[in-house]
Amino acid sequence: MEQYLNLCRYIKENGIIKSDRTGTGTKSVFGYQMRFDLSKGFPLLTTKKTAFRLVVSELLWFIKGDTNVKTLIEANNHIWDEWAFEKWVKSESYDGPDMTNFGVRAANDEEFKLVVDKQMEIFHSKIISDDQFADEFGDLGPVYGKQWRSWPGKDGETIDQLQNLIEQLKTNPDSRRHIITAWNPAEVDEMALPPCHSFMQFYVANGKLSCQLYQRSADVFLGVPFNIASYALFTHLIAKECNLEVGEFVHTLGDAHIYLNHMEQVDTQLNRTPRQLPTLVLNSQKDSIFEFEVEDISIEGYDPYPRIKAPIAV
Ligand code: DHF
Ligand code: TMP
Repeated sequence: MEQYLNLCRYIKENGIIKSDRTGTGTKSVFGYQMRFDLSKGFPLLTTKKTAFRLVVSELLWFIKGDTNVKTLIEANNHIWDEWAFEKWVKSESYDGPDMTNFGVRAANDEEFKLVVDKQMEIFHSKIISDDQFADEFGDLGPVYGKQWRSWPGKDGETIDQLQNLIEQLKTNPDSRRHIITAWNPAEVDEMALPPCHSFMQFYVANGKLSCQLYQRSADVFLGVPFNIASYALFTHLIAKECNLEVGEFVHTLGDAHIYLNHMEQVDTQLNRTPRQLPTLVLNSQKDSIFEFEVEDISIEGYDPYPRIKAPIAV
């Protein structure tokens, strides 16, 4: 994973300080590419403990076409909470303490963070116990799962991009049209967050499946380690279903940034020497990507340095 550390070093050395939507501030570069040979180990960061369990439940949530955080919260995965929570606290139904700009305020004010945590707890319990509340405030809008599995087409038809991709990989591997896009301009405004990992292409050569992702916006400390692991896993699952070996994951970044309040955490990582990559273990009884559950996917030989905490920009 020297590649990831090189990206961090590159941004530190060449990045431009830039303001951003969240009001946090970033150091950023535009356009960067990394390549991971998936046959040489599974690319899960070893320079900080990265929660693979969360990568798995998020990816299966996309694959199932789900867009409601209720499923993630039930799986004890909280990586999308803030973007559903934001919808609730901005709505008429919310009558708790003022949550304007809760993300930036919580990152800078310990006391206020406790107030947010309390409201977040209330949000969780409502999502779990009240179906109507979950339908209304748990849904992130037409995000990844919806676009991957039921992109709205002509005359009310929907397009299952993932099913089509698999079919084409099996019957027409040489095609140069193995694409899934989550960037739907007609629906971007309805999404809690417009897709960051927005466009992917697959490629078959010498019996190996490769994947390239275009990520328009990349939070290098928090998001990118998840994104690398998620697309590596996705490539493995599709390869298994299509009877192919795994090739490369090519990760192309648009605005690649380190948030200014993640700089120390990045330095901690840069002082660590990467360890051997773990190995992915998939349940050999299952072939179809649509049948996989969390317990069918695990990682072996993962020996990371300890976790490094950082606030997320909302
Ligand atoms: N917004 C921003 N500003 N950056 C992101 O990376 C991001 N990612 C999203 C949604 N919005 C985002 C979805 N993916 C975490 C990782 C990935 C992710 C969202 C959150 C995260 O907080 N990871 C922490 C804690 C994980 C845990 O709960 O244990 C980490 O240390 O990796
Ligand atoms: P933006 O919509 O203003 O670009 O903000 C999105 C932020 O979330 C940005 O910092 C990139 C980050 N992000 C990732 O890095 N990976 C992800 O998978 C997601 C969903 C977001």
